Amino acid sequence: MLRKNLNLETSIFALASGALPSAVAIEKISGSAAFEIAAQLFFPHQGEKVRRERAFRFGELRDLSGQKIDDCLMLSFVGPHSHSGEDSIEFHCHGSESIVRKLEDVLLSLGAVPAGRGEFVYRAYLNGKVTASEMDSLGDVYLARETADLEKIYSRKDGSLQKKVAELRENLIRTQAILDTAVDFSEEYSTVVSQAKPPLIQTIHECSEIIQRYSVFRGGALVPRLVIAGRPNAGKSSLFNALLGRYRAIVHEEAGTTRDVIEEDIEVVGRRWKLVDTAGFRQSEEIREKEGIELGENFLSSASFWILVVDGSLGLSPKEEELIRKYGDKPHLIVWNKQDLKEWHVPGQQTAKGSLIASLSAKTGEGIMGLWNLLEGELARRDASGPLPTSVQSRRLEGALGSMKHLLAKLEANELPEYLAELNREASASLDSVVGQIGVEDVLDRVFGEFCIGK
Ligand SMILES: Nc1nc2c(ncn2[C@@H]2O[C@H](COP(=O)(O)OP(=O)(O)OP(=O)(O)O)[C@@H](O)[C@H]2O)c(=O)[nH]1
Ligand SMILES: [Mg+2]
Repeated sequence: MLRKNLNLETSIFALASGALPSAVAIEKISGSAAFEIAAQLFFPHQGEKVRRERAFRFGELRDLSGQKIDDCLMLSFVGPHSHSGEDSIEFHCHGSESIVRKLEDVLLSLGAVPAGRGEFVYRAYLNGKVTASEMDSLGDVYLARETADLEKIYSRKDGSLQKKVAELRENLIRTQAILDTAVDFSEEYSTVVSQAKPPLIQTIHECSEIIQRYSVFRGGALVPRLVIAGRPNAGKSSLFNALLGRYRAIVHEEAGTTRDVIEEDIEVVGRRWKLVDTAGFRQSEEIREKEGIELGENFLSSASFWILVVDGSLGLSPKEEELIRKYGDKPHLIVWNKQDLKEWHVPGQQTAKGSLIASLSAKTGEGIMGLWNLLEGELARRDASGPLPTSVQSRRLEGALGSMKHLLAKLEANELPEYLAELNREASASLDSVVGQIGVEDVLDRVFGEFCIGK
């Protein structure tokens, strides 16, 4: 909805809960006529009438002919003590499509109008309930799919982005000093100017990284793969099930049980990973089996982290040594499985240097916690660290990046130092703006374009 179409005199309504059918549907009404409207369709069971008061009441929803729509709970808020700052009502009814449609028909005929995206929040902003910057952050809260991202959003107030931007500003202060000096020493200016390049390139690089972090967050990064590989019968599927916490992949004493690739989501230190079980590596003549094995190897090449499962009662085979040689550069660890067996022997020197090893029994569960701890440590190190800017800050960073790239191009073209010094000042100013005040104009497109209807 466009801002110019907003009429703040009207009372608005929207379904604030998720897709129907659902256990409960929450219909929100906000505006000066909210109580008047509610009084015509909600009848508390205690026989009282709806009054303009902060309350919650159980009662019956009826259409204008007096026909029952549903039994429901009504929550009422008196402005300014409500989310939007206006008089507001919430009907919590059964999440049925027919109930919600009927209720909304009645609301329409009583003069309320359907809310647009973000309209409740915008009214809250106008009533001083939220700031523009809080609306910007709220948009990210809705986008967050991973716990780790949520933590980054909530820790934005800790000033880490401000600190990072201040560091980048320091770099530009250095380049400014270099360029200003070049202005004074016009004969050797090209040598002086070349000294400005490294700090500028460094700043460009770091600035791009922060922008990239936000775009990955918004776009939803590809979920990294944690691939379990090894020989047939080593216990890969048993480990897969143990890490997943449920019996998902078939486990059997017969080698060659897993023929296809099985993937499931797991969460490790707040990040989603795809846990992948593969067919055991072996020579095979059978076409279907061969395809399964090849597929497993393809997954291994695309893995962000992999686990080699070794049957600890048999030790490393040439095929496993080959896997370590081939994929050992990729982050991995070796699970020395079947610790419960008599024949099990401690992993020896034959395992590749530098590989982390976890001894365990996927069958009894012994050692699984130790593996979790190892994995958490290893995978957390791989999480993109650093502050997450808001959408507005990210847009401003893009502006600053543009100015810095322009400066670099002019620097490489040996433009006059006076001109370069001026461009550097502009780049500094645009970097300064990144952590500046966020105004409502900065976030309106986002609120009206991205927020859910009902928010
Ligand atoms: N004693 C013991 N047996 C295990 C252990 N882990 C797995 N097994 C057994 O080893 C056999 C093979 O286990 P799976 O998990 O199916 O092995 P896999 O590596 O997935 O085998 P494929 O899918 O055939 O490649 C089953 O009989 C399991 O019960 C363990 O820690 N101890
Ligand atoms: Mg298997």
